[in-house]
Amino acid sequence: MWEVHDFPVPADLAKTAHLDAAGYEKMYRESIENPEAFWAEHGKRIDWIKPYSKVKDVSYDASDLHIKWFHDGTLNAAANCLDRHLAERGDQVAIIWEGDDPKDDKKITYRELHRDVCKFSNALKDLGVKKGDRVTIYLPMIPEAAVAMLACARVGAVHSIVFGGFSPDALAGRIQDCDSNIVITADEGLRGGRTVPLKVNTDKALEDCPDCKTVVVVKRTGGSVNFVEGRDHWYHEICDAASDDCPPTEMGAEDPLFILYTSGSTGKPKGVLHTTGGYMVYASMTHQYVFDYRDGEIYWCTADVGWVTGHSYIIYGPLANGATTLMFEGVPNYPDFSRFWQVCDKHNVSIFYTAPTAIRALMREGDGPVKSTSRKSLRILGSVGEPINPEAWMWYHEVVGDKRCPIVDTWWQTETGGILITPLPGVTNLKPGSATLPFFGVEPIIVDGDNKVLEGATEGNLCIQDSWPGQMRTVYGDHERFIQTYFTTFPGRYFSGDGCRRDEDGYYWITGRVDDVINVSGHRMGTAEVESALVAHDKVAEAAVVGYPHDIKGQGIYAYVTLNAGLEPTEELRKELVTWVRKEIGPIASPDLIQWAPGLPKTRSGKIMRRILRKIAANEHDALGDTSTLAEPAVVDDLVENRMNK
Ligand code: 6R9
Repeated sequence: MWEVHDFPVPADLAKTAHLDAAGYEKMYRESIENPEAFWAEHGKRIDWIKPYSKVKDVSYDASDLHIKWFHDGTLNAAANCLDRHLAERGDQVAIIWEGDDPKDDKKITYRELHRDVCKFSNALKDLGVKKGDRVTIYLPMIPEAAVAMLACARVGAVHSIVFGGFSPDALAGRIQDCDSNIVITADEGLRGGRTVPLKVNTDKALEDCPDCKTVVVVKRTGGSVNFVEGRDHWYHEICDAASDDCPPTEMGAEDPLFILYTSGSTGKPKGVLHTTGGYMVYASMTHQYVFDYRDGEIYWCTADVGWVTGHSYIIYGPLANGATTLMFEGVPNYPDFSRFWQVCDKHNVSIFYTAPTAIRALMREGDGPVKSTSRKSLRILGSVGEPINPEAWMWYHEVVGDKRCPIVDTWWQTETGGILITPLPGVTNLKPGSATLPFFGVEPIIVDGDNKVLEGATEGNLCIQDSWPGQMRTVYGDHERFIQTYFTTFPGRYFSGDGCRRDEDGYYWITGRVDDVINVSGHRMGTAEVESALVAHDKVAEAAVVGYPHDIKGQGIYAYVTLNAGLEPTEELRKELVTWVRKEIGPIASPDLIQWAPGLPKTRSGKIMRRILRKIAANEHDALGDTSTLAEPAVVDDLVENRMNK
């Protein structure tokens, strides 16, 4: 529908930008040639209690793998997001909260947020929370989620946020993995007019977590909840009773700030650990440069705080920069498909950051719901979470942005803490579908399967050559897994798990995961997790899960299921298995398609040939490749014959 073409920086934008292309190149070169000097300078952008004298101490050598930045400095992340702004912008709005119901909203100034955080910090201390303790947060998108994160940071506790869409089992697994003995939740969440039973889920999860002895409950909907005497506490009651004077705890730069669980190709989700100093420097610097944030602007990232995008670009980056950050409780299609743009008009949003899956879903509804709004406040649009197809990029640019707003397609990961490959608005010429060029301090490397570096225009596995301050430091409780996952496939470099193409202009085009991770609506899912949920069902003998192309979600979940001997596949059982996976993991893991498989294609050593299953699911049977090494080549014919995705 749209003619896809490149977009050189328009002259008027170039005029107001802080850098030009040559300026970017110069600064980029300095950052790569002399990272110590570069980061020594840019580390100063945040407030340190004790300034650092050391900048970087990194080894990617598997026998002594460590990553440290600014490590003799001390600071407090919450003080950087709050206290440092009080003198100059105490009365400026820090958070605009927009509720699920368009009639519900709230503005919270930096002074108010500081007071709320101090009170809750004291309440947490009264409940026994100490520096280094892990605090699980299972909250909807309400200001108390920001308060809870910052209160943890203020007292030196390590927060672990679990997305509100996860099931009791998934919540329990995360509480156990990080040995957390306190959960902060709400009575219920509210999304798209429907309630989410967060307290009920928490109660269920805690049946399997005997060491978790404290629950704080935010009253969101007022729905009736079970209350366990001695264990459960109302958030408002403990905050009311607490003093609003709470000095920030002095933290080492390398003290943990948070854990965030994310899916990998094998095993259970990993607890990605981020520390304080480098993360804050990197989150704040990328937020400022990538979104060209200017004082007084309203900035809106539509992510949930349960994902890394919410951590870095709703809370820590924007608040460290003294920005006004909008927090949205709802969904793009409630009450109608115009909601995003109505919210932009209502709050004068200048910078809007969302995911391709949302753009594609809205695009399908036509231009009407967009055109009925003004959107004249919009200046910059952003995209994150998955590759954006050029058609969706064009629609975002032409229809949403009225051809006026540059789009920053930002590539990064939970592990990277902040954006690594991205255009800079007014600086980088844009190509729809490309994340363009690396951020300062980031050196992307494309390697082939043998770790041979591929130069020039090429395609292969995306690695990063050296460290950047926002990088994860370890997998919580399993440093060996950290080394195994990211530093052994291609020794000496960080391996992202993504495939990537570099074109003749040096632009990067992310092609998607090259491992067994699928990206469903921008959410990462390990196929192994869905498989283990399926085989936990007593009628399932074996299961293999792959991704397949899906118009809206980017990738859908395609499951091949072998039932126990003697069982007849039925429609009812199919539905039962979908419900089962939702219960085991959460709605985001629901299989879109389940195919009954009398057998799975395996090598003679018993390995499932996922390559073949991916091809069948994608309807590419002509490209099945060599199947002669299979133990039973005939199973492939049956699978092709009965595929679901016709
Ligand atoms: C921030 C976030 C990371 C994976 C990543 C990649 C995909 C993210 C992308 C993108 C193409 C982009 N991804 N941004 N692919 N273009 N702009 O999403 O973190 O949830 O850990 O997912 O998402 O495959 O490896 P996370």
